[in-house]
Amino acid sequence: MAGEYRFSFGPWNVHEGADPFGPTVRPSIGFGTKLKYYKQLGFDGVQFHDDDAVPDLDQKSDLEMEKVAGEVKKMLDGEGLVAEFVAPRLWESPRGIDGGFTSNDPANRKWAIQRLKRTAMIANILDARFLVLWLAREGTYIRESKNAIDAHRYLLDAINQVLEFDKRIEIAIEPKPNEPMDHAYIPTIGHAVALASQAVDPKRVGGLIETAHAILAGLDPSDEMAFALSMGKLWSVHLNDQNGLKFDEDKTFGAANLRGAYNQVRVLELGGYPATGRFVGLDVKAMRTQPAELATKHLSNSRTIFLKLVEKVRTFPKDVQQQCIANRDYEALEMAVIQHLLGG
Ligand code: GLO
Ligand code: MG
Repeated sequence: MAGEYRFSFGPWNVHEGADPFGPTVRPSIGFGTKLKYYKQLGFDGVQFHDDDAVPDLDQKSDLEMEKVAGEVKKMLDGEGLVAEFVAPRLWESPRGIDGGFTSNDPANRKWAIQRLKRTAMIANILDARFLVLWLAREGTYIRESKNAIDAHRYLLDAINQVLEFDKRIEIAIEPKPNEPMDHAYIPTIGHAVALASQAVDPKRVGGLIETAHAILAGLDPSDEMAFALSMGKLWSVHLNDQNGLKFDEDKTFGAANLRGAYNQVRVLELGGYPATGRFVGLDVKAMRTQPAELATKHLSNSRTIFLKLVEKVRTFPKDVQQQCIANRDYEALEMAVIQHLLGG
């Protein structure tokens, strides 16, 4: 069963534990060492930010960038790993302070589009099929600071430009309603799919759904995934968990809401996700309290919980479900689900 699903995470998911109120609590681990963790933890796919692959990207020429990316590809091959996607990390640059694509400064907008094209170049070298746009600072702290109508047109323009620049590359938009901004553009998969439909090549624009982001938008992650699956647009997931409306917690998958996690797995099963060959990404973070030598458990635990839930979905008694539905006895169906999750 584990063989049917392929799992991925990003190097940022093994981290030093800094938060807005305190410094790091664990030592940094080099990229090469992190790559060694993947197979040990049961993962085959590496998710990249552009500057995870090529540090100090803005200071490098195209030639230098291609050289470094080529070395990273060799490292991946050496470990038997594949690159799932590359995401432009605009939000850490001074030029991205007020968003890149939607900045009020045309020079910053130009930089962001250029960087997106370079991300596509890196993706080609790493043999990653798509880019991910998490639109971190593409939004506002106060509404009056931007023209939101123009901002959405700028986003479409950036997407179109990279689609024209690279006729092979695909783009998955990762919606999130807030954080770091008060309000982020493209807060849900519905917005992402609508934007995709307006692109010059709509079939090359899809989505990546993160559990926590859907919850922060007040939506059910499994229904968001179902919507994307129904449109053929679920190109990756960032499974994790979120305990209500607070900061983006990136908790271990299933740790806050096991029933919600079960329903996400159920939808992936109903949608035939494993047959698509797409990865199950786990965008989870270790708690800050976790000692350094134990700070990868959130990844292996999330994967284990996912696989246990696949088993639960597959063994749920279908006859009971049909009978309950036929009788419109959803109380009985609810009890059957809970009993099944409780193991008896
Ligand atoms: C943050 C996002 C972030 C992205 C990653 C890939 O809230 O979930 O982790 O998934 O940067 O673009
Ligand atoms: Mg994410």
